[in-house]
Amino acid sequence: MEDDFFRIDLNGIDRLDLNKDRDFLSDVGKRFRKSGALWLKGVFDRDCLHSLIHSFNEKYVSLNETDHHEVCQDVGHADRKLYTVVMETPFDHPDLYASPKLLPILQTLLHNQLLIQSFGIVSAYPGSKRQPLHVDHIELFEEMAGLGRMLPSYAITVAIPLIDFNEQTGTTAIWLGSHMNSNSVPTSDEEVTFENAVLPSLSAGDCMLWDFRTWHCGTPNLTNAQRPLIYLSVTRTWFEDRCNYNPSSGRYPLLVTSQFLDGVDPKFLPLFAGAKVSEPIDIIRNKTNSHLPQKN
Ligand SMILES: O=C(O)CCC(=O)C(=O)O
Repeated sequence: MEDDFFRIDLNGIDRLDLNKDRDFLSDVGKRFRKSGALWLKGVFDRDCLHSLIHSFNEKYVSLNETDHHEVCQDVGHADRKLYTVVMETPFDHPDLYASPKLLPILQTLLHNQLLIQSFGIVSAYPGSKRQPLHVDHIELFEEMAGLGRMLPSYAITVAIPLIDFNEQTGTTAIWLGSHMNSNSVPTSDEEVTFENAVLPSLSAGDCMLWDFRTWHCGTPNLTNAQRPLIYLSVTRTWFEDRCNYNPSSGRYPLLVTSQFLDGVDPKFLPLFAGAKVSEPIDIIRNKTNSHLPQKN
């Protein structure tokens, strides 16, 4: 499959409309169904994304899984972390959850039944190694392997880089079409080569969508700086991601402050039906596990 098939340039378009742009959106849907991923160029305002880096560095980078397991987990070899980011200023920008270019695409791909499942940032530390090859969820029905690949999309990851990606920073390698047919995917993690993968050099302002069933992995970060990307997942309303999150252990996928919910345009509130109302991150940060009673 050619890279051009999964790359769509939205520069020069202000918004998409489910009715007026029906033909365009239907073509986008066909491409996503075939490739299991899309690289959308020119969706977000670059300056808006750059302005998030400072808050990310100040409030999240120093968190660790031991002290802040409810908002921080290792997704690599102790060198790549997934932070659940509390939706509050500056992570409350409506473009991040209801972009007039992206939302109609997600509505099309998920048949208009969608909610935000999770919101966070994955950051590859300076010098991080390749991430293990993976999909974002187990088979829905493990006893019927093969059924999963026949189903329409029920869960999509949206990766939104906060910096420009290149060969030095690394990117997310994707095996196009692998949500339906995994023949081109390396059969063991020890033998991963990128021969059959695409390595998109996303710019800040672009995003990449992939189906939860599509094989992918973050590539090494060869620079001296963090490589942060917003990791947003959008799913059918009936789906709950118990694979990556466990609310009974305190790890929720989507944390919002009550102030944030008060400010959301009522027409977008259904997107947050699965959210947990949380304290601001500053309060969470100051409560480490060392405050918990110690076992003798
Ligand atoms: O770091 C990346 O580029 C991708 C991260 C990822 O796929 C994950 O954490 O599931």
